[in-house]
Amino acid sequence: MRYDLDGEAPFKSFGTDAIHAGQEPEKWDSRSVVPLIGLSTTFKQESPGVLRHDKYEYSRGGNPTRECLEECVAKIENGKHALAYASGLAATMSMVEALLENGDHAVTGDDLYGGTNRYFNKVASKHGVEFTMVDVRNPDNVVAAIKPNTKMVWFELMSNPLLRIGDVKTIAEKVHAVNKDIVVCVDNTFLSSYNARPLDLGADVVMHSATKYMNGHSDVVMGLLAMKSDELKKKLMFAQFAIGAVPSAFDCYLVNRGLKTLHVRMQRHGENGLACAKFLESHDRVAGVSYPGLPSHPQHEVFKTIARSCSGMVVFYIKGGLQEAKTFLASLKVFTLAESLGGFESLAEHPAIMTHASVPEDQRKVLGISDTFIRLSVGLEDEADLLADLDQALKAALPTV
Ligand code: P1T
Repeated sequence: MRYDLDGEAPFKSFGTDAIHAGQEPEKWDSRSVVPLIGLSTTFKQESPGVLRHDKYEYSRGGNPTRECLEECVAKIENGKHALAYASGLAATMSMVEALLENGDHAVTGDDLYGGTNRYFNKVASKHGVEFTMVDVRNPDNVVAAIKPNTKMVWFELMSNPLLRIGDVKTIAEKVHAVNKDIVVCVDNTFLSSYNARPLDLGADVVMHSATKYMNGHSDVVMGLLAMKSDELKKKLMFAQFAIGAVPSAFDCYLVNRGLKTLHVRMQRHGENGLACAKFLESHDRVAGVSYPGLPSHPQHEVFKTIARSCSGMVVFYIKGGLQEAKTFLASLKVFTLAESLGGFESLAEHPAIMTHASVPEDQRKVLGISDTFIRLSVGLEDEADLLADLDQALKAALPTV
């Protein structure tokens, strides 16, 4: 399914860019078509402090393999710069370190990955940064929470785990109208660069846990930030170097390789995700389904204006209680019971016990992350096998309805 985003001009040549941007064989003496893995931690200088081509001094600050990846990400985000980190949370921490000081304030979405919630409210808050969490489905909630010392707005375009939509365009416009210096950062992990481009919608920074769709093969933990502003890049690059939470050259090589098939993978993730969501919606053992690509999603119309298609993330409530949810998860054969998402393989998990256990119980209750709430990351397997697996596991959990 592809939504019509003004003729899709913003995503023109996505596949070509993902394959070629930053990968010029002329970069290497060997004319290698595939970027080389530069393992050297240090680089010979022409004379003290003088670097050839003015780059590469020590690998924490920059590395040729990382540079290939960062250039490619900048291009597919339609940004100017991108920076890679040792994990999604390392990228998040670097944003906070670069932009916020003791006494500053940030407004965040109230539905966030459990680890992000924990980092903001249990770690960064210890250093004197204040966070206000709001329901970003209504952009006015974000504006109402802004204070004179607000420096950053952070939300997930498609939230983890509830799949709520943050209307980047409206939020960025309204926030910047109040104070153009507030940095609007959008975590686009659940959709990937292929499905939505927050920078084109007015966000200042887009963040990814590249551990998920961007790499797509469940074998690298990495974070990415992309931006258009030179000034922001300078601040973030300083923090990247000063903190040192950088990825290895080998991991950069792998994520760069993953990006080469991102457009192809995301199309199949979207088709399979939609098929599973529709199947669950019509299933008599299911109490409710949420998938922004379905017209039944309360924000489907706004979603279509900011994303060109949906991913493989589907959530639903199983009928019964905790035991039925556990039996369902234990009965799956094609889906694997595990945390994480966005890889080629289908995963299923129980957010209340697993990925979002660190969210305080009362907050989980308000949000609806209950005992019967299940999250699927629908992979690239054959649709019929995925639907049959869901069907048999639902019937194993609830033999009668
Ligand atoms: O795991 P890491 O690469 O550090 O990324 C953290 C992160 C940030 N943002 C979002 C939206 C995420 O989903 C994550 C990580 N999420 C999982 C591990 C998960 O299973 O939801």
